Amino acid sequence: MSEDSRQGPANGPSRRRFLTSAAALGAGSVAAGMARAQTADPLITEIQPWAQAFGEGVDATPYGLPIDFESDVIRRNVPWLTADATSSINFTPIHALDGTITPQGCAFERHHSGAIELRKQDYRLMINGLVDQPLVFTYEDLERFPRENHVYFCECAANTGMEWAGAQLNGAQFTHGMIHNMEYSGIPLRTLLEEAGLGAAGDLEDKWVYVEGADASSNGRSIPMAKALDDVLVAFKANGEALRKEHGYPVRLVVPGWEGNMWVKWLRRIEVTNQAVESREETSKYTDVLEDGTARKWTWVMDAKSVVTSPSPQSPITHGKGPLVITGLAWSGHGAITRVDVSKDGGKTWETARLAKPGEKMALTRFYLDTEWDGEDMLLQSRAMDETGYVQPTKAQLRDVRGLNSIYHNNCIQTWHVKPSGEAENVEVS
Ligand SMILES: Nc1nc2c(c(=O)[nH]1)N[C@H]1C(S)=C(S)[C@@H](COP(=O)(O)O)O[C@H]1N2
Ligand SMILES: [Mo]
Repeated sequence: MSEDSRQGPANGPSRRRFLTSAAALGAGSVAAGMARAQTADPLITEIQPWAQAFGEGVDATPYGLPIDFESDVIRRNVPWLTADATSSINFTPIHALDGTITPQGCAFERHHSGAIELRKQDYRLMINGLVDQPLVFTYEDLERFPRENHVYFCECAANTGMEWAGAQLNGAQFTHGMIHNMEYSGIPLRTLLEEAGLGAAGDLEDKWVYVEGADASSNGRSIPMAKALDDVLVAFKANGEALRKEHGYPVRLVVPGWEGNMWVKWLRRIEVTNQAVESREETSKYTDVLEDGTARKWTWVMDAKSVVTSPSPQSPITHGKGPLVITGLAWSGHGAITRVDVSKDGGKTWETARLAKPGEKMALTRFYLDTEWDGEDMLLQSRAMDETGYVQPTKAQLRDVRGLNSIYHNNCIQTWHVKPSGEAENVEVS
């Protein structure tokens, strides 16, 4: 392939810049050395064992897992965060993933009473309350309604919650890993509510639905009718396959852009009500105590946020100075991400990053800054903007408004101190 034919319109400018800069760095550069043919390299000159024998047959792995060499790309929990593992949380290894889709196998889990095993034949979904005709659906019934596919992020309201008081957890997985992004196949909740009939509910503007799960915690939440009729999905597939047990098999609620707690797993009942239930999960939990002691509630939408996933504490720079790919994720519960800026000096100056694809509504957006590293310290930050014009705040700006009592809804700008060694650390800049 000629150099020219490799330069598609999408990667033309940055590819050219890479070639120029790699050449300019000369013989000593790691990146240039890597690209040049190494005649003494046995991996090039000798026939390797894997080319001298057969590999595994197609019958060896009926359902595949990642290759052993990737065995560190796993969910991790922080044992001291919660009293036990059943009412707990683990974190997506976002520092090691690329693109935007989170494989179910490493997508964070949050349970209030553990992940239950519920067979499709034992599954029932009840719609009751202010409906014309209360209904109970089997799994098979649900499969007969017209369905849609959508990619959405799910972020726990507590994501980044440990960072209010100061830099705390050393890794993007732990500071920002209570998030996943999947393609869901499901039925608009609107369709099922219309099947039950909303005539009995009268004026829909002040109505709610109360949704609960089949697990012991039930995780009940109230959702305003306007949202329920808008884009909420009753989903049974994620990334093409059945939901995993831990994500709510066989059916979960998908509430685009809104806090993960409302995404009820093992969904068993939807009640149309004329007021919010004010359940545990929307009063003593998932509310934010402000500086004056009063609490914010009904903080459903996840505001725009971003994080550099690499380099980061668990993904240090392992090559020398020269070409460096800085990458991360951005998202907004209010719609699409329109721009992400990256700073290398703790927010003094900013460069606009390249979005891998135009931002999609309420879905993760991957950004890249293809840059040159001078081998010096960096205070790496990213700052997201969404289609409403909202700009991700600094930690100081957020604390001014919210004080220090909060756990949930911390969407502030994150800082990684990247050292000349390439190692990175979670820090706070004032
Ligand atoms: N039934 C039920 N649904 C639930 C929960 C639960 O404990 N039980 N946890 C909620 C919380 S707090 C979050 S953040 C999301 C997490 O979804 P995940 O485990 O698929 O990541 O599920 C929500 N739905
Ligand atoms: Mo959550």
